[in-house]
Amino acid sequence: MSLKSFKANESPANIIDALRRDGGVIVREVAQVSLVDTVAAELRKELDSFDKSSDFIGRKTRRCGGVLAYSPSSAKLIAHRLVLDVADAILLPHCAEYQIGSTTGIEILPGESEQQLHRDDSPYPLQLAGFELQIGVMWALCDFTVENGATRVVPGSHRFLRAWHRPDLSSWVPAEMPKGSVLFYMGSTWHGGGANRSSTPRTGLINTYSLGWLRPEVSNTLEVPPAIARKYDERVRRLLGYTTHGTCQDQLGHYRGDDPVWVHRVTGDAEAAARGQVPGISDSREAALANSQPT
Ligand SMILES: O=C(O)CCC(=O)C(=O)O
Repeated sequence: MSLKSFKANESPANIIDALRRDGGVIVREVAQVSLVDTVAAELRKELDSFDKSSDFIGRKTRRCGGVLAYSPSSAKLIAHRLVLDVADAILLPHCAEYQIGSTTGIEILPGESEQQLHRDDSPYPLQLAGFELQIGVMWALCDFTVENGATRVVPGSHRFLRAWHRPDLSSWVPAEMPKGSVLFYMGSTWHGGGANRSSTPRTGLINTYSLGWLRPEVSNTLEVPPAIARKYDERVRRLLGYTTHGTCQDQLGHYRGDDPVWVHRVTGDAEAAARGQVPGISDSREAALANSQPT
């Protein structure tokens, strides 16, 4: 089994079908090279100053998290229309609003060995039949090849039972894709970084999106505090968690006791009602915050 690799003009419906079927899908050359180069340049300082290592991260891999704090251009990838289309289809049937789980620049240096295969949703100790808790989105900030450590994906592994034993993961395939392409995979799909046997780094930006009623992997409102977050548009602020999940008595993440949302809900009252929720109320602090100046 392999991963489908589509051109950028493929219909989102076909991309989503392939993701549902195979647990992962590649869409080639979605982002312009100039944007990808700008994002890579904005991540550079943080990647270069990374000084940790672990069995999971690797010994020759650099990482940087919370990228919206220092990479404004990454917002164009994080809230890319195709990404939102895919996240809407996979996550939105199961939550009122989804959120960023994490945003991470990952640079695999020459000489790095294979990362262990894993599932990103393993922090959540539950499996709910028929739906995913999160998705992963890996942007290729350079060409991803089998030599330089393209992400390894086990097609179909989102259907593996979560048995006590490790499943057979030997059928992984490398997500080879040119710079500017994007790999989508389910939170339940087994995957991991590849070994870099080339002479150049392999750089990517991996973002996860999770159901809004789960605790996100990263505390995004601390990583990207209000003074920075307010520079982004409403969609990005919502993804960062500057909003509530649900409405009225079904609300999660509220602040000071009522509806604190810093951003307007896009979910219409009709949709909320269809989900069994009742419409929310507005808050004057929302406008005050939106108009305040960064400190
Ligand atoms: O770098 C990669 O290709 C994948 C990294 C990854 O899956 C992770 O660290 O969770």
